[in-house]
Amino acid sequence: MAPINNTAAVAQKQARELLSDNGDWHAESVGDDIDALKRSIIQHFSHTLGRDIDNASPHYLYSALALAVRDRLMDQWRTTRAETESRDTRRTCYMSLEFLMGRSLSNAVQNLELVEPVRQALNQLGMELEDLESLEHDAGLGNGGLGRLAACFLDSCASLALPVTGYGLRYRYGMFRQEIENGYQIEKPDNWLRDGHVWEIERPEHTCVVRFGGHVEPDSSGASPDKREWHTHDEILAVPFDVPVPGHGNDIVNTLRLWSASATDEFDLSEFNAGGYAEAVSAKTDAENITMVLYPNDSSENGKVLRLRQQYFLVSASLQDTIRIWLQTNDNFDGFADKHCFQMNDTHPSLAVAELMRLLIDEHAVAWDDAWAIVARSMAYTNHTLLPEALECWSLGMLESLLPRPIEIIQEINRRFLLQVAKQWPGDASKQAQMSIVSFDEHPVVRMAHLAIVGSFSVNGVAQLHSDLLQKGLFKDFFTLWPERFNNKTNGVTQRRWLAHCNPGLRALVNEQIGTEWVSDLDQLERLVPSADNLDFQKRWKEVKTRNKQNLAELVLQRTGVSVSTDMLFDVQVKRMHEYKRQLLCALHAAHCYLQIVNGNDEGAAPRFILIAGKAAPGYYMAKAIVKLINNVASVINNDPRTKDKLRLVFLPDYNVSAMEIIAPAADLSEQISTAGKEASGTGNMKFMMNGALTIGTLDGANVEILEAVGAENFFRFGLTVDEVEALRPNYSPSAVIAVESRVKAILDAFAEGMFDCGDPDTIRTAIDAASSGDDPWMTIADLPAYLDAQDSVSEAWADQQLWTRMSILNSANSGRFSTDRTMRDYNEDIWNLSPLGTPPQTTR
Ligand code: 26W
Repeated sequence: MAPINNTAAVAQKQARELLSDNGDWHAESVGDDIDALKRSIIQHFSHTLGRDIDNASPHYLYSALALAVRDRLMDQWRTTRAETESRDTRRTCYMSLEFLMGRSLSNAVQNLELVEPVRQALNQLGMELEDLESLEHDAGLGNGGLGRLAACFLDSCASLALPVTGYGLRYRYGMFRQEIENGYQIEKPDNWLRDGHVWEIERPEHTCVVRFGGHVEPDSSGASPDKREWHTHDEILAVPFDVPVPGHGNDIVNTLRLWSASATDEFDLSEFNAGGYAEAVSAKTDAENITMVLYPNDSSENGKVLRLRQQYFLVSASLQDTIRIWLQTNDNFDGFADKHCFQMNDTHPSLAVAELMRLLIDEHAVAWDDAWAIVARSMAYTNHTLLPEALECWSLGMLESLLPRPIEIIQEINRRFLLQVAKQWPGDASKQAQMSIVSFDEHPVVRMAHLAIVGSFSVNGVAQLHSDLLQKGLFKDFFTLWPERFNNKTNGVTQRRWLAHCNPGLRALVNEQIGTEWVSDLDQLERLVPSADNLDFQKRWKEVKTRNKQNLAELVLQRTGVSVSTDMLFDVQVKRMHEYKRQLLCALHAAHCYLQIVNGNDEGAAPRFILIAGKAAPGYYMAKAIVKLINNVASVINNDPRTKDKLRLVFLPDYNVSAMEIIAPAADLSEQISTAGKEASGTGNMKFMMNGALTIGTLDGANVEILEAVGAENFFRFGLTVDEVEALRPNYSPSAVIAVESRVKAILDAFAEGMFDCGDPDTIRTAIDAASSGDDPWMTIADLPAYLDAQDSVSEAWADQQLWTRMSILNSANSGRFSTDRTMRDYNEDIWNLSPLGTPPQTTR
């Protein structure tokens, strides 16, 4: 062995010298100058990818560029990883079933501050950066708000040099592609890995084993009284794929580690011998199914066993990984809780509470009380929704058969927890029933939110209003028991993607006016306030907006065949399709505008282009009916010559991150019109504000804070408040509204008369009847008159373009608070307590 070891040592020494960033070799291979970049691109194209320069397909040119850029992340990635994994660093593991990353190339080029040299290198090779960027397939490993938030968090953590690792799943199929046929949504698979994915590095050396099924027996080793033996049925490999997360201009590259499921290599020999070779091999697909597809539901939990397997697979692999790294430099778990925080993105990864207990007790012989002390000091839970149908409850029976050992642990956690409840509320058995992790029903379920709260030292909502509602409502009893655990962390978005990258025109204008500091300190935008009244600045601001509207108009024309003028007010509602978000309200207003035009009553109405986009969960009938309704109204409006230059309505198919990068910079008006109390925060609202759109909105989620930041005079507020919604609900009567509101009656009559049926009266009737019922939980008709009034105020404001532009500038200028840099600082100060990488460690909590 000795000679090999010697050789290895010599090789290591040489490699280290070559990799050190002073050497010629280094400058030659990963230099930032134009020539080095050109060489790298050509080298990857011809050698790594083995392509022929003479008939270059654009896709491989994109890959060659991406590989060249990736090379320039590698050294920093290695250094960041070493420091993050060192025994002195306290780190956070951000666990999420969704990371909606979108494209990576543009983000990496920007954060490495290589935009200019890369652009020039490509120009010299006869290519345009934007053309190649647009060839990248979105990484759509998320549904909507929660998944995109996780991606913005990662960008800000890296930019703030916080040691945070994202842990998620590498789904083979991400969020489905949406096509519209005859007005109906059709789902098509999103095979995002088909052309390869250059942003991931497979690390089979860190593969872990995740177990399912089987039964539990007492421990025979005597290592610890709490230890049990789980004789499992299935063993599945979790193979990590690492994706780099570059910080902005700070030489930090954090990691997003995505697990892919794979069968163990061992075949079932008995099957094999019985002639079942093919059956034994096909068991492989069963295992690989776990990470095959992202569940496309973003608000209702449907209790499918595959989804539960995904959740356990993620947390088990991620916790094993964390423990493996810890044991590289430690030989026991003293101090583990001081060095780790596990942030659970909603309850989806909440089995982590039980799994960390299991790993510590069963695999590492830690006693129950010591293990619980670690778990309860390191887990933190973020809630993202108040909707009861979205609160995860798994059937106890399903958990018992799939995860017999974790469920034993959950039962024991619950037994101990209920003793605490009994002590706090002596003699009140109903409290125990309400708060119990395992429900007292005939068919018991495990309430994942209760497990998450009991196991965490921190529980937060995602906007002030939402956090208040959690404390006053959904989690009231838990708040009474443990008020110190509860806190608010208002969401944000990263300005690197959602302003600097997606709106180059505005970036240049803002840079000229106030410099570039806002890219890493968004509060700097406030320095635009004095320019809001400057006529020359207003003119240039408006020119930028018009160019952005032109870009969006091209996308709309290409996807829908509808052309729109940039002189129109671009009125935009984009987000997942859901009744509580009330896309229906927006469609009813479009119908109202149409009727006004047809009846010659449209004086004073702004010429409008109303754009709606968003995916409906495939099983959500009503959301799909609303898509159809919008498309019907659109086709009536767009095909009537009387609406020319006055009104257009479009449902843009296949809304995703990359589409939003074109939409947000072009919007004049941002529709944030959910029923008060239902939208936890919203983050699209922040992207629009940052890009200078005005908001028409209810007092819901983060709209409340947006209004506060920009001032009521620069915001079109309407509708019932949370308290008013709840007060009205018992006596709610849409017909009483219709009786006194002729505008509402006219709209509903037009629908009833079949004006928008387009051959499918049933679907339209379903949607309209639901809204016309006193039981409509979303109270659409209750808010409709106020909404129509607010839209009239919008038209009035639009008529004074100078005033509008001023308000637009002020919206952008006051959006500093909605940077995820602020959000991450808040998490870090109150929950994580991490020292930024490259600074001496602070004393731990
Ligand atoms: C189990 C099915 C399921 C899947 C996803 C239930 C619930 C979800 C998410 C919690 C839904 C979601 O994305 N929530 C959104 O989170 C955003 C980020 O915090 C908020 O801005 C949105 O208001 C909230 O709807």
